[in-house]
Amino acid sequence: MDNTPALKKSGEATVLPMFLSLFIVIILVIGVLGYRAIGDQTTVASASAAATPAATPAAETNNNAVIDAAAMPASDWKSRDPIQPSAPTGKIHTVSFDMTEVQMEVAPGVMQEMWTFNGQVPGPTLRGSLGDTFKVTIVNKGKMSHSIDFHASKVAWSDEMRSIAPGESLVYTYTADYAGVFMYHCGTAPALHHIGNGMYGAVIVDPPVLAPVEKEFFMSQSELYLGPDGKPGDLAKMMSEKWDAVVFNGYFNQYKFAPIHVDANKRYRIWVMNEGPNENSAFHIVGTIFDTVFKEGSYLLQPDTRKGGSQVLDLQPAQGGFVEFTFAEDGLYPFVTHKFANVGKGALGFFAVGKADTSALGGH
Ligand SMILES: [Cu+2]
Repeated sequence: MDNTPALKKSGEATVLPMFLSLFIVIILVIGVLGYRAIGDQTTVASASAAATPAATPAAETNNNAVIDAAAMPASDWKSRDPIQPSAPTGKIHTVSFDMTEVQMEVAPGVMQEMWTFNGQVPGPTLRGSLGDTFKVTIVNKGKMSHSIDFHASKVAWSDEMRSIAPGESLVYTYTADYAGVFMYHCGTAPALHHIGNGMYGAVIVDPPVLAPVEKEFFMSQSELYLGPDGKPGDLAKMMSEKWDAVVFNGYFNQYKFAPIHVDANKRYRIWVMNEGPNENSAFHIVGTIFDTVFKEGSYLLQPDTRKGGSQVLDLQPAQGGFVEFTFAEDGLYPFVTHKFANVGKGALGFFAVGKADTSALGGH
């Protein structure tokens, strides 16, 4: 404090800018060191500041929400039901999607304005059989233009996939002529922002042959690019692939907080959809081996006398498939994307098999 007047006297015009530059350098160094120290536990807002120091003032990026990897959801928090029901009966599936922008919790205590189909992230999973007709009405109840692009359909981008303004609606009809699990998403420009901020989902078109299983599940993988609390995700971070989290079914460590209960020696199927928008998925369950793998419309592996086993379903953004497996004994079985940098960023869930003790997971 005492030498402040002396510094001013020695030349305000040159010393002050010098101190300002030094201050900016210190902030950047703290940002870089902080990011490295935290490692793969969580990503901090300073990551984007460090990546683009010249273009983005630190004051703006520092407003971005930050995930506390040690935080727990509130006692009234509910996980998204991971169970995937069978295809509904009937050959025509008539559904309506309200397109809305809503406040949603994406990690314990972290609220974001998510852009949604029917207020859900991911949007509702549709399911049918080959030859079925899907008649989907989209209603824009938001404050910006939106659209929908069903990868399960063959229609003109300039027709069914066109953007509609707030208050408008559109009917998008298609026949399910190909089997698989297909992405749908908003394609309104910038599509990266609309997908990265929650406007995605999946359509399952059952292949003609599906083995009987005890239960089916649906698991999407996607990234989160946090904006300030209560605001939409950060487009600049999406463009530079600086995700804060990688999540299953829209929520950080969702099925660690709410493990999925199953039984040993029964057969299960998980449909997996990589919604991206940017990152790949290496879906793996610790402690079991897939004896059936279906990816992008085709069986890669089915049980036979050659006894082939698979450890990972690899999916690039917008690719989908399913795996089938059993658990050999009671206990906890983590599921992850085996790109392990993302496991500490929220891509972690658990199967609790039989009498498994889930108390160590700390969830509900
Ligand atoms: Cu949109």
